Amino acid sequence: MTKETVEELRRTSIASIEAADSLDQLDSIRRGIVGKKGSVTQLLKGMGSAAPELRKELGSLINELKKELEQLAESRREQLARAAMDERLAEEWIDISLPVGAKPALAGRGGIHPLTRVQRELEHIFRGLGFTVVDGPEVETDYCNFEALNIPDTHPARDMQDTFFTTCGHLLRTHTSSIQVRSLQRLSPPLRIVAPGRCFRYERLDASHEHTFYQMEGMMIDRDVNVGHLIYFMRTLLREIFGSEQKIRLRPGYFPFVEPGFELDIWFQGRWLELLPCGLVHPKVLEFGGIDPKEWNGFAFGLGLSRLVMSRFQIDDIRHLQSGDLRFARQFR
Ligand code: FA5
Repeated sequence: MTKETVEELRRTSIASIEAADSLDQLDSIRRGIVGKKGSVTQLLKGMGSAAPELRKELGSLINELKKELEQLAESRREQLARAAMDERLAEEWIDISLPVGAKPALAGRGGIHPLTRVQRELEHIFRGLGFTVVDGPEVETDYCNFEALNIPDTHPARDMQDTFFTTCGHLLRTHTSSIQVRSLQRLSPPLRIVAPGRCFRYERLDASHEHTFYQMEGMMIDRDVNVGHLIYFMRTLLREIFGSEQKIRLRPGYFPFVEPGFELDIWFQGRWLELLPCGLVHPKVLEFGGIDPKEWNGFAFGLGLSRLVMSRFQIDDIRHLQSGDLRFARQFR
């Protein structure tokens, strides 16, 4: 070993430290030079092969070299770390002008939407009265939405419920009565079902008419069901929901799928609000469902769920319900 050996190692080590272009790479280069098995450490260990008169001088040369290379590696590490930080800052930035502790708009406890709340309450009430909660598709067939409800293609009642049609002839259901048809097809009497769901109509919009709104269908099929049963269930439902007897009126109403048919209105903000059409299921509808109308009969109703929510919470415009306006929704937390 000579001074040249030490000088040669100095040159190659400096070159490789300066060439390192990442922190990881620098770390492994540093270990390869001054680590336990690094080249400088090996040189120190190999001092025995040097001429005895040179040993002292070479020893201090190698120690100095070790210090020098460690310092060089450290300053290269700082350089690389700064460059990495600059790169990160260019990619990610934070708006330090935002006030400390500002909460995002949606922070805080959530709540159940009033529509969902009333729907759940109704489901609970009807389960207690022996009804099953069922569901049906929002995209319906013409058959379930109209035909099997005794509303054939040419029937003027179709004009009252215009809706959105798909290109393959299906439609967005105009009422939950389509679930009556599906339930009659699937279940056998005696049966009691309620079916809450979203409905769609091509509608002139105002404070009580939406294009997308909720109804809840109800149907009971048994032997010897009469209008008295119907009125009993309707009254019970309203009393449970409002917590007291409500001012209502029953007047004749026409729907091709009930006979006789009624409109049940509720007194709301100084006027009658059409809320709960109902009637005894038309024998033709039972026949469409494969049920013998001589043996079975029943009642059905189509509660305007969105409107019930309006009167329950004194909401003056139905359009608030699906506006997505948090100032409205927060009032019901
Ligand atoms: C029907 O939809 C019948 N299927 C109801 C029915 C079922 C009758 C079973 C007999 C037996 P109607 O179109 O009236 O009927 O709607 C029923 C209720 O839904 C209305 O009383 C009203 O409360 C609500 N409703 C109807 N259209 C809208 C609308 N555009 N926006 C909000 N609520 C509506």
